[in-house]
Amino acid sequence: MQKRTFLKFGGILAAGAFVGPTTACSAAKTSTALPTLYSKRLAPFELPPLPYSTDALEPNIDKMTMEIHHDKHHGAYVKNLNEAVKGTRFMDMDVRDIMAGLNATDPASIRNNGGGHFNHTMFWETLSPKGGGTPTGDLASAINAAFGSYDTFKTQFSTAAKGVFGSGWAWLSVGKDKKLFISSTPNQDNPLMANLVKLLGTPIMGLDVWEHAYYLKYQNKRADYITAFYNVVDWDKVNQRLAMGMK
Ligand code: MN3
Repeated sequence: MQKRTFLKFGGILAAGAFVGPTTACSAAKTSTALPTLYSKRLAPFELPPLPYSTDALEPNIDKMTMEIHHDKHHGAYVKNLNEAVKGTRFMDMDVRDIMAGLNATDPASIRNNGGGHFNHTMFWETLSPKGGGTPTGDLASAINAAFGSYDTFKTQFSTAAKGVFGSGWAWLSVGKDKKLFISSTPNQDNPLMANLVKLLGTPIMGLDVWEHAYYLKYQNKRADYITAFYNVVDWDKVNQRLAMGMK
């Protein structure tokens, strides 16, 4: 059942790719219509441009961190993923299906760089200089239903983010029961990795707690970075993902 949910979700996004604006040179492969959870459906993958300037999230996330994090870290995941999928069964799969299809015996380079590409693409789109405030609409209702209140959700999400030992991510996802849940994963794993993670779901928000995401500004104070994150979350974008994840 879980796998079917993912395929359905992937299909919705894929359909969007063909009705959105296209470029002359790569019409069938470019996805721009929906909140893109990836920049391109099939390899070769591309580094999606940031949807705002690198200093737009100041003072919450600093310019230099954004430059290095996006251009160098995410850039390397994309480059390495393109190398890693060559000649494998993942060559003709979009990154979402790669996540769902990965097994523990598959090359770690696909798991790490594929996760890195998916997770960061989602992360950049979750952030916005116009972000902050509190969730509204269906997202507010879903958070209240799952956690009791926004404040309780925020506390639990922050605790999950603080509790990641070493490098990893905190997630808000839609579970197979269509209820929201919070989880964390090590490294570049995410809740789409059906054969690799315990808590499986469709992520609608992720918070990167690798040191490269905050160390230049916050050093060892991860908790301060987590606090600042809420000032730049684009809840409308999370709401849009919720709508897709609930289908
Ligand atoms: Mn990162």
